[in-house]
Amino acid sequence: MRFLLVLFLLAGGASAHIGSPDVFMEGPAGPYSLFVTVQPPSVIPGIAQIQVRVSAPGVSQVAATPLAMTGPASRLAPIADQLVPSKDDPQTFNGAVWLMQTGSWQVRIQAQGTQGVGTISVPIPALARRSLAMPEALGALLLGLTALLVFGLVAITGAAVREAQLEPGVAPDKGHRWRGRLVMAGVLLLVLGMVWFGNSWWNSEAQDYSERIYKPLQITPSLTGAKLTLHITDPGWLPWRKIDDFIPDHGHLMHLYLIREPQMDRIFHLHPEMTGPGVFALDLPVMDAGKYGLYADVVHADGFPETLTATLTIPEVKGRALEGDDAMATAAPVQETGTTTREFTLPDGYRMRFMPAGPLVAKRAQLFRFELLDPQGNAPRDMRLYMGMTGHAAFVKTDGSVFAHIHPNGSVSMAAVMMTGSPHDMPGMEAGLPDTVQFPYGFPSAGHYRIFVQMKHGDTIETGVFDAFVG
Ligand SMILES: [Cu+2]
Repeated sequence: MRFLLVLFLLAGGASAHIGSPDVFMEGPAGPYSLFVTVQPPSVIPGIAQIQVRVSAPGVSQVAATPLAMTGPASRLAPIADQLVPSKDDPQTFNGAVWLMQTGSWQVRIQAQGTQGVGTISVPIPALARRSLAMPEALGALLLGLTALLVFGLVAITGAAVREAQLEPGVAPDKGHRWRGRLVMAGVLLLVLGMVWFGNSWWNSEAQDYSERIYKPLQITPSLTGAKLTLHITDPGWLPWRKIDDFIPDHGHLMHLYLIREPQMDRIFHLHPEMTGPGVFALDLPVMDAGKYGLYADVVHADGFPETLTATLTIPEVKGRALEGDDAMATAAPVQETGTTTREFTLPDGYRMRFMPAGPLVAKRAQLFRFELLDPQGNAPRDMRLYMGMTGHAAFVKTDGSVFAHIHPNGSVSMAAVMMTGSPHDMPGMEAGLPDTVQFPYGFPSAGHYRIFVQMKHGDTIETGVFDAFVG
């Protein structure tokens, strides 16, 4: 009677990250600067919770509209839902919108105030993430109640056939008793048949649900000499998902992080090229031996982002030198000391500083600020954009359950932001770039994290490594 084990279908967002479903985005909506947090729904169709923080007073109304990212539905906007200003903080607005289907979505935020109207669109990948089993005690209770019902029905029909037509006090004769037994056997068979039918119906529903639960594309890495090949396969999810429809996200079809486990003391950020449908390849640079966790970020043609993961044991590689957008860092093994490191010294004498705005806490949208200083302690004058942005960060939980690749505009993929037509953080001018970068993000859970931050000055890509303890 497995049908009693009720499955709750849960859904979530942001597959472009591992274990970090909430979506964070900071950016301009016309004249206003907004920090948007979206908690994707627990079921599809389901309700996404939205919080919008406006950086300055003057905004009186904020509304949110969910829209498909591509296709005909992307042009049919439903009526916007008004967000409600928070009682504690009039610059914070809260609300919710419905996401009706699995796939690539955007939530359009419209802010209205003293300087007119501005909009910004937040890409949201809507997907079912997992199913939960019913608690065992509840299952046992329902199983017991079902048995009681079956027994009761059989006993009642038996008694009715045996005794209903007799005067009170008259004992049933042999014929009545036999007819009662026959009917009880028949009813028992009938009821067991119904239970069996219910069980198969339930299992087929559960099967349907489980097929809609998100399964990321899989990668199988293989190494020949210094050449790394990644084969992508589809474990089956949505029939229309492809393994070769990727679009460039900040200049590359794939962003591959390799992090040595479990010390997290080596990190590489590399960019394999697609050499065939679903096949990526890359010549590895000089690498120390070890077991590496692979995190490959890709974005599909409809703006749907995915992070594909694998692990690979790599012998010492006497490969090429780093070039182009390649970057790596060497750090001390991760320390789970319950403290947060504030400064990281880079190989060329530069230093990177971590300047959190407050205590690090789980499930709160925060701005994570980092600063780069030259060996004399001054702001470098030759700051550059690294792959179109002032910085890139990876937030990785030391137990491997969280990996989030974050940019100054948030956790959203740049390729998806560009599809929404929203203004995006890609200034054409590099002169006078700041030596600081800030990332909007929220830790999904408490624990120890390592944060890898990349900024560029001159031709040097610097990778700072910080340990963060989240309470
Ligand atoms: Cu990046």
